[in-house]
Amino acid sequence: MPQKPIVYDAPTPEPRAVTVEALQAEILEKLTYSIGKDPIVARRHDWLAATIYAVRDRIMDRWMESSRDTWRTSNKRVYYLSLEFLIGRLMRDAMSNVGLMDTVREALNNLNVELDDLIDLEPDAALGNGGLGRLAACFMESMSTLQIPAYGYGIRYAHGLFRQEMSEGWQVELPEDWLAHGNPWEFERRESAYEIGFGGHVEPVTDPDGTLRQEWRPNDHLLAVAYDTPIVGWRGARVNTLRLWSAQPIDPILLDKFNSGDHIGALEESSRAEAITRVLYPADATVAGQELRLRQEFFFSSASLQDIVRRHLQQYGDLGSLPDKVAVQLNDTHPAIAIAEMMRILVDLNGMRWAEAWKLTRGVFSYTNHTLLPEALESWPVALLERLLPRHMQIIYAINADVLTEARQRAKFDDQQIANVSLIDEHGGRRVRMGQLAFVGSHSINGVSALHTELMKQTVFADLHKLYPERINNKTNGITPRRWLMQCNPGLTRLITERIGPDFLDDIDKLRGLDAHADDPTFQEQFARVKTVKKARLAKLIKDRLGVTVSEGALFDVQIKRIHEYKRQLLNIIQAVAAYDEIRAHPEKDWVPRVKVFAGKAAPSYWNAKLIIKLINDVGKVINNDPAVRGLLKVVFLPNYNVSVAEIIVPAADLSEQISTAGMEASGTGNMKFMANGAITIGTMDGANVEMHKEVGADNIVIFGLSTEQVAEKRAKSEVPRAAIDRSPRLKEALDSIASGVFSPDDPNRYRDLIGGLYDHDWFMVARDFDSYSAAQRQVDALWLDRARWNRMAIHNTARVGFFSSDRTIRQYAEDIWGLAIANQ
Ligand code: 26W
Repeated sequence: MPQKPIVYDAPTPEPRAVTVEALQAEILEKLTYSIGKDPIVARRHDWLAATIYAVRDRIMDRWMESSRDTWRTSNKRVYYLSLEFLIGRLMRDAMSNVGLMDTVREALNNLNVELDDLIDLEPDAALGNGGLGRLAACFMESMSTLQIPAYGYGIRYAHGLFRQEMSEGWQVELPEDWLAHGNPWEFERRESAYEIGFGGHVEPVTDPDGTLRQEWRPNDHLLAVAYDTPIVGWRGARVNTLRLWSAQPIDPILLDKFNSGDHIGALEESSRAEAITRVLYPADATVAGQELRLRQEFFFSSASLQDIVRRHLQQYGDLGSLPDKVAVQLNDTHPAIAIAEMMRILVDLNGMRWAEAWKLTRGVFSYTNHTLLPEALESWPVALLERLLPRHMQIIYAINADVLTEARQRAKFDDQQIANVSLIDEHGGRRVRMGQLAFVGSHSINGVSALHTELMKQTVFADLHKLYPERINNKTNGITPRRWLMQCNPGLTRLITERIGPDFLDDIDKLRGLDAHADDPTFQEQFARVKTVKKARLAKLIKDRLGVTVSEGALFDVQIKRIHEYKRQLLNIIQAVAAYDEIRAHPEKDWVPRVKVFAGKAAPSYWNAKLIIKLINDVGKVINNDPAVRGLLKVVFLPNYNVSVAEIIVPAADLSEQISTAGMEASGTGNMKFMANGAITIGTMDGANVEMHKEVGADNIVIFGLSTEQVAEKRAKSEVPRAAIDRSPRLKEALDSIASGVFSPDDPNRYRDLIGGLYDHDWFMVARDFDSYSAAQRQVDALWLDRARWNRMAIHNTARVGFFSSDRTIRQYAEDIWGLAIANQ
């Protein structure tokens, strides 16, 4: 029985008028009454907040209507649990999705304020590292667009991903401060606060009816307080909630201590609690292994589950219907502890039988894997889990016992197979493998591209796949075309609309209509002109930030993403050095002028990644200033890469570098953003590039390099890369010049070990893919010289990007994993 009557049809205020005059009046009203500023003295930040408040009001009704609708219809709710949401800015997205852009622009104009200035002033919500966090943000937008009742659950970090500055070409990390001016988008919900426990012990208790229960008695408590942000779908179809948790002490000031004169000690609990949500861990592929990280994971998992169960009970009154009404998607293993927490809630707190609870749990949860890199697979020492979450550790052991018994009895697994599927890793000290926990507690485990999903079946989860062969499935990633085409490239959006009409705005597959215009010289010309305007914008940014002049007539060759050895920025920069040598050796040749643009952050403790950034800067300094190059090649590294910078760079790219070692990039999503904006991809057969090759056709993409199988073979044979280097004088020359200090005269040995690694093991196949990559780059030059051909390829890329819309991805999650029917729109 519902605990209290739910009112679905309470009166709502009249929807507000959307005229320029109305908005203008409202912005002024917000400035005066909400911000408390006279327009005469208001600063830009005040105008920004006032504008956001006015826009926010326009989505409130839809927000409330959306949630009432879910209560009324009893539809299944989707909960997306993610430690990261890399949202970026929200104002333009919200305005554009509810169709308010032009009206707000005009209203502000009348007030002598430039909308674009305000847009640029909004801080990025950088609550994520890279691909996984940005995917969560695209998914949130698509779920609203597809009118799925969905909630995102995560952490409201006080400080998002660090700000990157350059000091003489080295990365320096500075704290990020997105909340410095407050956050007009969020609503604090003090009434939605939950207690979170840590530590303590487990006590067996016998209930009056004689049943034995385990009761966890934590000795450390804090509060998770909810902050809600509205996420608007396309055309305001639906507004869902992103609920981020902030940690607060239960007793902000320890009065005993305060009264006894220990004023600092009195605040101890407060700062200890708040530490949990203070900062995002900045590593995107190596596990931190620190206690605070585990605390973050449990903190947000527990708060989210308590919220989910409370809401469910309020509406349905029983827990048996959980899998019919609730789907919880785990974004990687970071929230995997939620599986044990759900079991605790059902068994310990609600007296459910173990087997029944396990069935419900598995019905509710599903898990997405985002990486196969061994160093990124989470595992926690048993001793740590036992100390921090003693009851959860017991539950994990109990789950493991069930799984191993099943493996032994039903599947007749041998000892090695048992060890592979066990939740406990016995190598070295005992550790709990979160991937295994997430797998056994979920009814669906998905990879993020076709290749990645196959590799999951063959590698990390090979034996679990044998045990539960129906669980692994593929959901190739996608991106939201609203942010990554319409908003970041209004010029291209306008051009496409003029050509094929506006239908593609609501059905991205309609972009296919552009195929028919790819050979039309006028359209090619227009398409190229839009690109040039974007390139001029990027050239200005490069000039402003770096003082380097680049020509928008050059080929803009772009690699922007986290810096990682497997992503092979090193291959790219070595090839630039080789090109530099060639240009000087053969000044008579018909060189294609190129600008190589790099951007990306390195994990603060990842030495080689930081060294690669320094190398890019060192190489750029030499090449950009060498008169013998005659401006034919420029190399720039744009600092502090984030979503907003990406929105400027992506539409300006001619060439998209997606050159990871085959088998190592789970999917990639940057590749899709470039494709949407008419860049040509140079890439390996890795991640979603494989599907891109299929969608766009071999003629419209440049593929090179070893295949996943070839990479595996070479690694298995421990083949030394020396032969590849000996075979390639160009490569050798480039490596020698870097290793001998040509680009680092102040410290000639700086790159000796980095380059030495390529001779030694070359795990990432930089040397062995070099010739193939160089040849591919020459092919790119040839294509560029045939401008009609290039433009045609670019148009085909935009035309065929439909498959990579996150709307398609979310539809597949909804139908195959969450058991939702999506209305045809
Ligand atoms: C625990 C430390 C840690 C943090 C983040 C390990 C691993 C991660 C992520 C799984 C890294 C990540 O962002 N992976 C990327 O996910 C994207 C979305 O699916 C894919 O497109 C990228 O290929 C994948 O690298």
